[in-house]
Amino acid sequence: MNASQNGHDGVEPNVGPTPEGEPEFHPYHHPAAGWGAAKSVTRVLVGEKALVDGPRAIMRMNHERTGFDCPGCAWPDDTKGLHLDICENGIKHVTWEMTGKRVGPEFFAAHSVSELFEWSDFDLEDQGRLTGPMVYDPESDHYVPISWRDAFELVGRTLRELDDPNQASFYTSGRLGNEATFLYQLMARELGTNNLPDCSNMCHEASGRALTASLGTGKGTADLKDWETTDALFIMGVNAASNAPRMLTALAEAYDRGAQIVHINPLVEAAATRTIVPHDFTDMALFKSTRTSTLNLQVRIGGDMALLRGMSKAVLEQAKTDPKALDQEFIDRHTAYFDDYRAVCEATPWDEIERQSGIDRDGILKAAQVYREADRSIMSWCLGVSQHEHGVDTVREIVNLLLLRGNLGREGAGPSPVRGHSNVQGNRTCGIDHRPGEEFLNRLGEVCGIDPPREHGMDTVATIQAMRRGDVKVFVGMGGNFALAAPDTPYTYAALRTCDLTVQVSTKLNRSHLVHGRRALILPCLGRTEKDHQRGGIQSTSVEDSMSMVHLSIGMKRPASKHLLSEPAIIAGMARAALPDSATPWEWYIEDYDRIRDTMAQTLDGFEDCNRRVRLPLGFRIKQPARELVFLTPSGQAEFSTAPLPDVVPAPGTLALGTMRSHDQWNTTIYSDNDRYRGIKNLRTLVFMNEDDMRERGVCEFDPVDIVATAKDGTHRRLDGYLAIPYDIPRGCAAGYMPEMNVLCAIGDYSLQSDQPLMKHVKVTIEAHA
Ligand SMILES: Nc1nc2c(c(=O)[nH]1)N[C@H]1C(S)=C(S)[C@@H](COP(=O)(O)OP(=O)(O)OC[C@H]3O[C@@H](n4cnc5c(=O)[nH]c(N)nc54)[C@H](O)[C@@H]3O)O[C@H]1N2
Ligand SMILES: Nc1nc2c(c(=O)[nH]1)N[C@H]1C(S)=C(S)[C@@H](COP(=O)(O)OP(=O)(O)OC[C@H]3O[C@@H](n4cnc5c(=O)[nH]c(N)nc54)[C@H](O)[C@@H]3O)O[C@H]1N2
Ligand SMILES: [Mo]
Repeated sequence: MNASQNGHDGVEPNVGPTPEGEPEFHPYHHPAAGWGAAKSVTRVLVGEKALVDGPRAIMRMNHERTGFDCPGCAWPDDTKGLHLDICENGIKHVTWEMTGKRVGPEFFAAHSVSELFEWSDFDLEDQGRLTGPMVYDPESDHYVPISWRDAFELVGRTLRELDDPNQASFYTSGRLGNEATFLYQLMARELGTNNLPDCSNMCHEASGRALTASLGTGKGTADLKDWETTDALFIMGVNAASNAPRMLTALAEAYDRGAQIVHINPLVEAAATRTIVPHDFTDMALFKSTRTSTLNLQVRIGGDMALLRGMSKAVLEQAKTDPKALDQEFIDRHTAYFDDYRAVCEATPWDEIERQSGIDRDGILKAAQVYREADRSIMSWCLGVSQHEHGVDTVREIVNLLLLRGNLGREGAGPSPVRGHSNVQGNRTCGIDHRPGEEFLNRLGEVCGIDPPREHGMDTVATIQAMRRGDVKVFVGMGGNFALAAPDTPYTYAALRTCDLTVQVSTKLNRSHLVHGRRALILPCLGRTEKDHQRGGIQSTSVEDSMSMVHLSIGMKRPASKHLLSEPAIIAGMARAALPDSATPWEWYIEDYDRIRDTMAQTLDGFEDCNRRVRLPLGFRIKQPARELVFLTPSGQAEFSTAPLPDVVPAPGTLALGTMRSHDQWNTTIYSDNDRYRGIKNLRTLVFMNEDDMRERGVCEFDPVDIVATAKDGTHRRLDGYLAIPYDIPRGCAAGYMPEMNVLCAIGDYSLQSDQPLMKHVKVTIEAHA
């Protein structure tokens, strides 16, 4: 029986490696980064047999013009060129791609899909890089080699035979470079669909929608220079030491400069304590650490909006006696609906604010005072803010607070979301959007000579539901690991298995290759570190960081196999096979990516003259009108919002569970089952709980517990036997790791504001293991 086809309803995720020893928990009291990080890097370099290439590549990472962009996160590159601009997790990420291990045809001949399905996700990726295209053979239940030509023809034929192009869906994970991205959306739209789900649908969709509603454009306005000059930084819902480690440098520099740094997070993460600046060798040698925080507020899960509202209320109260608390001139000139917002703040009672935020009035007033006394403030956030039912309202509340003191469009100020994948923001800029604007479609149609569909497409959740119903028959995953990253694991598995054809463009073997449609392809591609040879010579791709800087990334390593194709080439191959009569010069584009960029320059806002500008030393910054105080909103002003506070307090006996990453993982890629900064060794199947909540349930450290989630529709999902860890987290809150905990996230539980799956506020009961 083929395990990948048998439904496998009781999916028990088996994600991490076989533990090297007994689980351990020793609360971490050291600074972030420093020698612990250096040790961990060495382990990875040795493990991946990359001791020679690894260090050489690392020296070229994030180097202007000559290097490749670190695929580890979307934090911008150092502009001063003073530092070796790297971090522990970036190095791990790059080394993972550059591994000396290979998974070729012999591997697939030796292991059936059913057998591989039983392996852990760690073991799957640990096999190394994919070397050539493979197709699923149902007779033998093995993947077998296929030529690129036949693979493209299989994709092309299946797409051509669909009754309706909307029966296909094209997923993007945020690694894809801008040029490939542009071709990918062009292919989908030329075929006739806007079904372009992406990882943003699970990540920062709320941020984009909120910023668009408030400011007219969906991106942050602050850049690294602003971070370097601000007086106060508010860091919300991000585990920076693990997920954006280069931010540590910015925090340490800010502290040394005397700036205030307020962390808002249910957990006191390592970045909210001290750091040894990872690339400052003097600091490393002397074990010298710098503080990275001046105030920590342990907000209740989901309580950020209440806290922000409280801060606004405090600022407005202060303004009654001290008019300088507000920037009234800015408010009058640049904003709309201020009176409504003031009324809402006044009408929200303090006790409600305290109850919902989980922070007492004193704590809120302290944060408000920091904000009021700072000339310039930046507010930064990530998933702890966005992955909620009210993610849009919360990000809009961040903007509300910033507007009160004119913290927009001037140096050292503004909203500054921390994006996830290294090019997730570029994907959106270059057209990955299931709800594209009319203006963009018109331009695309005009420049590329196609008639793009106008009907909105499907996002991630809608795609999964449509696959399950049989309405989407072809799924193409351009990178990523859809099966494991998406919510409701058994449901998503069943959905993928209902497809006629699943196609995964990947660098490494992962779960999404083993949870597949009736027919399935694995199309292996070049990684970002590798040389991309085309007719016109070595090609570079461009990427955009969290702060809207676009720059080139050039691979330097010999490809992992001579049978790999670049992502643009794979897209062009599929497009030509699916659209044999297409007038788009697919093959011509691939010869020289400058040609793709020329078309992008004509189509995309902010990409004018991009071939020249992308070659400038630091690349170029995409125009962000809100930064220039130009607001493309209905009122033409920055708009205050007046949403009511949501009720986020868990019902008696229940907890709000947040799913998050460990230090040693990259989304679905697991490096080890340690979580150094949270003091965990050899354990992933755990749940962090408040000690009082544990006591109330008669649960002690390392006791197995059963976690039962109740979905909006009343259905239940469970994980049994997870080990309880007493942790400094507010009462009523619990936390554990994705992707294991996706089993608990119901497919129907997505935000009505952003359509994002609710990954940070799962309603659960936790009891001692039955
Ligand atoms: N090394 C490494 N780097 C990465 C990634 C990775 O997996 N590994 N992933 C990348 C991607 S795609 C993304 S999107 C980012 C993710 O970066 P993060 O947003 O840091 O990701 P999470 O691990 O989900 O951590 C969520 C943080 O929010 C906090 N939190 C949970 N609920 C709440 C809440 O209600 N309010 C507040 N204020 N905080 C809350 C948690 O305690 C935790 O600190 O990182 C990117 N960078
Ligand atoms: N419960 C829960 N679930 C979550 C989240 C959460 O916080 N909680 N976070 C969500 C978020 S923010 C995100 S962004 C998604 C992530 O979702 P995805 O982006 O879909 O997943 P990744 O784990 O980043 O993808 C890893 C795979 O990408 C492939 N890959 C790596 N490099 C390349 C490359 O250069 N090219 C190509 N083609 N493939 C490559 C490798 O094969 C690897 O196995 O997960 C979401 N899921
Ligand atoms: Mo993400």
